[in-house]
Amino acid sequence: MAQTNPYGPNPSDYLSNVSKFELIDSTLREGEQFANAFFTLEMKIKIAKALDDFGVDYIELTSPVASDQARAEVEAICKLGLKRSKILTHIRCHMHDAKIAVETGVDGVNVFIGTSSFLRQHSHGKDMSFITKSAIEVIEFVKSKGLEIRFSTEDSFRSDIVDLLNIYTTVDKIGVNRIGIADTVGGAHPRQVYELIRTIKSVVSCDIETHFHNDTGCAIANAYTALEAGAKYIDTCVLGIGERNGIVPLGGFMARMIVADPDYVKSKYKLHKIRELENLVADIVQVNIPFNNPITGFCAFTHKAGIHAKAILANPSTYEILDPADFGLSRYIHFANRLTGWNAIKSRVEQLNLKLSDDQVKEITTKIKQMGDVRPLGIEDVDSIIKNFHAEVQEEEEEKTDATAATEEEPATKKQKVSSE
Ligand code: HCA
Ligand code: CU
Repeated sequence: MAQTNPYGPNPSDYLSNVSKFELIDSTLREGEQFANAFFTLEMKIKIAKALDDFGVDYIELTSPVASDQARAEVEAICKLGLKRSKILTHIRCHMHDAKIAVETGVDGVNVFIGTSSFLRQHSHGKDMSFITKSAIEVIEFVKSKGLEIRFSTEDSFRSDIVDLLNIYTTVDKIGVNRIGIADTVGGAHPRQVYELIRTIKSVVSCDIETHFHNDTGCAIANAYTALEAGAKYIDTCVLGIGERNGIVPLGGFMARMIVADPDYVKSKYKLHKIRELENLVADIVQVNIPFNNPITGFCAFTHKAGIHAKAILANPSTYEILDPADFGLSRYIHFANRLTGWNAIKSRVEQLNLKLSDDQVKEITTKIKQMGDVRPLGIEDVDSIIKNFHAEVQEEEEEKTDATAATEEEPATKKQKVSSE
């Protein structure tokens, strides 16, 4: 019987899009709001090309209204003629912004407006009837230009549910392509996400896009739950860069999704490009890839304890849910420490092309563990212990062979003498 995937989509989520989600990468919009980001056009082009090559479905760009240079960048990226990714720009829900956006050459426009009382009172100061009126005007205008249009409420989770249902049903009726649900402050948790999206999904027929900030570490989990509840589009950024500590990281989200549906994810995205893409963005915004980053963190595929190493050497699935080979990476057995075991050391002995018996490897392992109790070990330390031990063993063997040869020589000489007689 074929084994079912314990991490696969739950069949009771009948609206689930876990196996048909799409990515809207916002590294060149939300990511530009990251504290360290300063993107030149040349950098933006490099990032856009790399995202397209990786296979993201959409690339979202900073509003052309932000500055003259921002507008020139949107126009230049639209002219690149990317193979796969469609280009969106992200604007306020204003006719002024919409008129400029549709002239830039984008495939679609992502419109947003704050609907929580916090933002209505302290940010733009508009009430729901004004918001609804502007939304209708902007959506109809963008649609009339033949472009895709998404309407999103900023700070959705702190907005009044009645206001949300009203505005979303209104924009759905006039033919918006997607509605966006945004956890602007990163406070939402998966159960809330599931409930809100299921509720909204039950009153609209258009697709749902989501945008999750990571202030409380729930961004990836929220994105996954959103798909289970029926959302289809997930906003991501390379390394999760964005306002404050950012949003759903593209790489981490791929790790989540490949576990849920390996065939879909592998057929759609060039996973072996993740490392290059992350390095490119990390260099540009001058950060290091965190040690615990999914997939590319330096120890993401490093196994240390002897018990783990033994099992991994026998079958990597024992302690790995992700196969490093899917991302063009390799696993690593950390053998230079006191938690090591003789299987890990045996594997190192083989890598060094040396031959020792299991008993001998066990003997070396004891020495390594003893030294590991005293101080941190490097690979060099362990390799020296192994090589010295091997040299000693060889010397002993040579001595033994010499001794045997010497004892064997006598009868042979005699025999020779006999035969020569
Ligand atoms: C912001 C806006 C936004 C918009 C999200 C969206 C957010 O910078 O505050 O368009 O859906 O997080 O609400 O990024
Ligand atoms: Cu945001």
